[in-house]
Amino acid sequence: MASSGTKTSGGAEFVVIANRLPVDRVVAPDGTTTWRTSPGGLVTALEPVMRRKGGAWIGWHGAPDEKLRPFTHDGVKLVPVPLSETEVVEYYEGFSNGTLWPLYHDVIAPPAFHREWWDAYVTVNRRFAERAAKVAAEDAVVWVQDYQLQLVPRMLRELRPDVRIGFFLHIPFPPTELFQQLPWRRENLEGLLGADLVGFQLPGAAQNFIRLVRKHTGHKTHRDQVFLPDGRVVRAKAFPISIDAKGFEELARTPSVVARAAEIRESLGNPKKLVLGIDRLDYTKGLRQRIRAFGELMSSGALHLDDAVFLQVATPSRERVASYKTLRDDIDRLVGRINGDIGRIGPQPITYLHASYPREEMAAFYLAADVMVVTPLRDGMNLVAKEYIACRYDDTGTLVLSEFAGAAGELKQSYLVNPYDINGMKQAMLDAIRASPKEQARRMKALRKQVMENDIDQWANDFLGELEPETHTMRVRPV
Ligand code: GDG
Repeated sequence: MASSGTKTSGGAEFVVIANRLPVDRVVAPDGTTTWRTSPGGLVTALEPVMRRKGGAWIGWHGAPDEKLRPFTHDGVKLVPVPLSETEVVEYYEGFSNGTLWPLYHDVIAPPAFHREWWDAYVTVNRRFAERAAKVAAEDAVVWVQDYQLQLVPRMLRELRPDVRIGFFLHIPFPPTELFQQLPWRRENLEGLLGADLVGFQLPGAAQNFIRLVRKHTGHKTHRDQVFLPDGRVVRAKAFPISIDAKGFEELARTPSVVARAAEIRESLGNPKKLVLGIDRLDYTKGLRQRIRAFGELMSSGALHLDDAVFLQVATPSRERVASYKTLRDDIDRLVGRINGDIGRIGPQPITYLHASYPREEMAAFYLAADVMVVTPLRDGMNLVAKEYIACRYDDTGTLVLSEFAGAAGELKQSYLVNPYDINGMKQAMLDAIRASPKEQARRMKALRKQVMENDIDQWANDFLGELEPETHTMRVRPV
């Protein structure tokens, strides 16, 4: 039963809280604005339950210094949370992407600790929690998403003890030695412990969390459970996220996408093998190492330009953060040097695109590629690897995958590599390029079974079923 007066009656029974709303603003030439649902598995998976339960999605709408009223889009109530320009700099670019992101990704880049960034993080988290406390119906289920909002569960619990709170972390949860660097480590852990269920991509992350809770909060733990002084029991478990696998396969079977895939190959000189990388331009994704490995294969003569070409798509990301600017310059230079050294007139060894594309074009890239290279230095899961597999309905194609991507736990028939080992990566790329059709099919069949049977609906059902075991009324779609 609710004990606070902050909530409104007739509120939403199911509430998602994420840093961003699942929509992008589209401005027509005459200046009128509309909203378009941003593509993404999470939105697709949660839309049916949102509609059925009268759900609401709370998030920032993407423009600083702008206040918007709640509105309904495609049958889902959207509740915009305003952020000032300073908050975008301190909470989003600062604490979220300059402190937590590198800290949680093995400190590949050094995390920066600034007290004013932390203060902004607390302020913004409180704003999200207060908005949720107003929007949620009595006994509602609230699902908080990701590292930008780790304090929300506890803040919301204090305002609304009646609601059931789930939290899911999309990125890795670091080993104890690294997490301990965070000056606000206890507050961070206590923030998460406001939830009833804390979900991670991998079992190891859940174990890291439990270990840290034991060490820094003094709460008792047993296996995946934390026992709080108020009698609540919090569980920490792994829920490996997935994709709308059927949706991707359908897209890849569309005649226009099939035709576009052939066109892409044609534009690249119809290579014997097309090797593909698609990532957000992020230092965690291992682009440098991967491009170096491919460049060395070419310059050493192990691969010839007639054997294979490499297409790297790097989607612009966090462009105002300094380490991302440096990364972009580094990759520009590296690609330029390799192409300059070993290219010739015509298609280049490496075609590098710094742009984002519609979903159809993504599917065409996946369909066009013989070898997909996904070699992050650290990655919570990596959906690109799963999307590639979902598109390969004829069981062709090979996947080179980093051991340090969460997806490696499930995609065991890929060519697994340590992305820091350039020679190992070169060998795996060669093996993947040279795999016989029989070997490709053997591996791809197994990979497809895994991805098609464990899709995003299954993931959402698992999480919500675990959060609400008594009722199971939150089922997304029958599985
Ligand atoms: C975080 C975690 C975890 C990329 N470029 C374009 C485009 N994309 C889409 C891909 C894929 C998604 O973005 C990227 O997802 P990833 O999983 O690869 O990586 P992160 O963005 O780092 O995501 C990650 C994920 O959260 C989910 O929990 O797996 O570990 O870091 O879906 O297709 N989509 C379109 N155009 C592009 O240019 N339309």
